[in-house]
Amino acid sequence: MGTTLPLIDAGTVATGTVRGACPHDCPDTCALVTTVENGRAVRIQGDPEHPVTRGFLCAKVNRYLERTYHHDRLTYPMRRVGRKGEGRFERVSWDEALADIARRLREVIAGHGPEAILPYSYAGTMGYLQGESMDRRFFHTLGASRLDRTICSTAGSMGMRMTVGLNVGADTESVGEADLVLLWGTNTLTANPHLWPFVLAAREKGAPVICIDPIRTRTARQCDEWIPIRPGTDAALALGMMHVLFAEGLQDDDYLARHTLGADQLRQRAAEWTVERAAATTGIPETAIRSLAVRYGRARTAFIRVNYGLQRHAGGGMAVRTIACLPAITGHWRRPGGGVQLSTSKNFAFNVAALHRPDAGPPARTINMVRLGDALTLPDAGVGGPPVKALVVYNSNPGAVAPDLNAVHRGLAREDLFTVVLEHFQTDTADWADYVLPATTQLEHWDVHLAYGHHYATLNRPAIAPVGEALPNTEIFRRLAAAMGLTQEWFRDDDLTLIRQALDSAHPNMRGVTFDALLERGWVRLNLPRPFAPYAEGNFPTPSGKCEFYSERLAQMGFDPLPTYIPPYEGPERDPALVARWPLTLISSPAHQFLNSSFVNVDPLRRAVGQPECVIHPDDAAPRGIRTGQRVEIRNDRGTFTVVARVEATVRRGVVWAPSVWWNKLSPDGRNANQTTSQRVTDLGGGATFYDNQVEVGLSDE
Ligand SMILES: Nc1nc2c(c(=O)[nH]1)N[C@H]1C(S)=C(S)[C@@H](COP(=O)(O)OP(=O)(O)OC[C@H]3O[C@@H](n4cnc5c(=O)[nH]c(N)nc54)[C@H](O)[C@@H]3O)O[C@H]1N2
Ligand SMILES: Nc1nc2c(c(=O)[nH]1)N[C@H]1C(S)=C(S)[C@@H](COP(=O)(O)OP(=O)(O)OC[C@H]3O[C@@H](n4cnc5c(=O)[nH]c(N)nc54)[C@H](O)[C@@H]3O)O[C@H]1N2
Ligand code: SF4
Ligand SMILES: [Mo]
Repeated sequence: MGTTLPLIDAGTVATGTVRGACPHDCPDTCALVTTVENGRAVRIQGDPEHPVTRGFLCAKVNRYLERTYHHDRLTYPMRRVGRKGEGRFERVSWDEALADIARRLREVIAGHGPEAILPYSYAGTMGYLQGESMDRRFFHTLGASRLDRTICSTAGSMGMRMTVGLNVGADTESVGEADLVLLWGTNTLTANPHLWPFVLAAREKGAPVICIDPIRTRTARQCDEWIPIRPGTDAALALGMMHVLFAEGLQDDDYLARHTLGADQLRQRAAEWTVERAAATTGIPETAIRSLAVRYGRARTAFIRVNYGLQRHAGGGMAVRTIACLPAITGHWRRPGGGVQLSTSKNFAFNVAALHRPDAGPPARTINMVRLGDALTLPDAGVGGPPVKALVVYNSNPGAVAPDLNAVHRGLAREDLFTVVLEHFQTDTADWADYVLPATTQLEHWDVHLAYGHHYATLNRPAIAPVGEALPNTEIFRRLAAAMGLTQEWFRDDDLTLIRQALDSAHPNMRGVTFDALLERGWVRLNLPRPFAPYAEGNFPTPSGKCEFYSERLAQMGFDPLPTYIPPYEGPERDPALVARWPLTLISSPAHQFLNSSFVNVDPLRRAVGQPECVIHPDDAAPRGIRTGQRVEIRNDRGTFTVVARVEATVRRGVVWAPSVWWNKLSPDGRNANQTTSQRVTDLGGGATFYDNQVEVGLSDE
């Protein structure tokens, strides 16, 4: 294994084991070991030596070989022959496809300028090479519109940044030391399963584990307590907790004095948030809020796991910011395992600028990916400048995952929009393409990865030759650049050179994270102390060097400089008329066996999920005459989709859960939950508000 293998490109090992990294958008970034026999991958496992992977993979990636060798894998380039969206294509050669795509893109530039080209990508792979290297160089060189990649995490990231300075929090590997665990707006067993053993270690030593979620998820079922909060009101709960902490004298005065900014103002703000007020806002009984706050205040090392589900509401950024203030009030940051964790990603410092080359071309306008529907349907793309005339999609499936799908589909259906999709499969998005180009999977290409749930950098080596004529994204963009006559030297770097450039970082955390070390072991821990307690001695990377309860930066951006509650867009505080018409809140968080829209087409996983369904509380089902097993229609002003009802008190009253993200074309009615979600963005970071979504549910006549 490791150093004995030659460094030639994909498909190197006829027989043996190959180390890799799970490419998916998941905090765990598992270290993979793939067994290859005669050039074919026959087994995939989690690396037993990796301290976080611990030898196991999730339900989805255990099926990664089935996904890679799937009978529906795209294996050659295709050109549309039918009408837009009809899904009829013919096989073409790579040379023909690239020459024609280059010609069409040049026409768009000549007619409308380079900003009429919009790249659209997200974290289908989180690898630096296949996710953000040659592609960025290509679009930057052209001067294409830039994409603000907001669909998932920007609200919470900004909330952390404005409070503790960077999106850096408690270390996963110390969670076993915690004496209280709050799983706050996160479905750990589904979305972040490799955190669970650390939670169990804490529990074995006596730490209660509490889940704060409107849904009694499979995670909540395993916890000691489930607190079913009204969606979008977490900041109010945190403020109510602060009220109790200060009133009961449970704060850490020394930590407050030495390491925080604005403690007096925060205390005044918390005074306004009586437990009665917090209870009325959150729908959580006063006794439960008081009890939670007192236990939190008496704990010495409470660990709060917030994840991105929490922040998909109007006030998502402020909610994360408000929660992130708690451990600085109680001084829990002092001890390893204490504090808040949203992400660990900002401890990594790969040389992103070297990969992206943001200076490669002229400056260009930026389009928020959450507003793809508007970008494709408004004459100035919704932001000023030319209409979008060409769309290049890779590492994402916006035809299924983007909000307000009716608008997105109207845009994709435009005859004058030239669409290219780089994919593994004929997805809902690929159906609208003019060209579909086959891309390699993680078993077929090189890459290098950070993690957002631990502190190990991971290398991915190709284990098998590309399936069919598939090419890595890097190579597709290299060839496309050549077809467009772009000859800049940055298009000449091969994938191994790109890895070396990514690792060329002077940041102290990256010391020891070298290509040789990665080749040897597969993964390398960042150069961080062990145990790692980032703010034990303060040293917050904020402008003041303190945890900023008071944020001058937020004040300058026009926000309340103190933690505050921002109600949902679609809630009684801001829009009572809307709530009267659409009284139920739809949460369309992922099904256990799907990863956003990935794996929906892997038969055993789709069978395990069953059919598109929704869980509705008996008290909401009864007046609507809904019983388990009946087909219901979920609708609002933006759209409708139909599912089968499951009546259960495992959701809060007023909340409906539709496990997602189904492919439209694999759903019985050809539609999914994003028919109903909106393009509105969060307070901070311009993030998506998927769960800030009011609907009605009624028996379907279909
Ligand atoms: N199996 C699987 N794993 C995944 C993914 C997947 O699709 N499938 N997706 C990956 C990605 S891209 C991401 S971003 C992460 C997301 O990881 P999580 O953030 O854990 O995922 P979600 O399921 O979106 O949301 C978590 C929980 O938040 C709850 N929630 C919704 N609104 C609120 C609220 O207002 N307050 C509170 N307290 N809770 C609320 C939901 O009911 C849900 O149970 O997971 C990653 N891991
Ligand atoms: N209603 C609702 N909508 C949601 C969510 C939700 O919870 N509810 N979750 C949201 C969240 S958190 C996120 S992060 C987004 C995620 O949305 P997306 O970024 O679209 O993620 P996926 O649905 O996993 O689709 C990724 C696609 O990339 C392709 N892909 C993977 N690797 C490669 C590669 O190397 N090359 C190429 N060319 N393609 C590749 C896969 O085949 C797959 O079709 O969805 C969001 N949408
Ligand atoms: S748990 Fe996450 S990182 Fe690990 S194999 Fe599954 S999707 Fe990949
Ligand atoms: Mo995400």
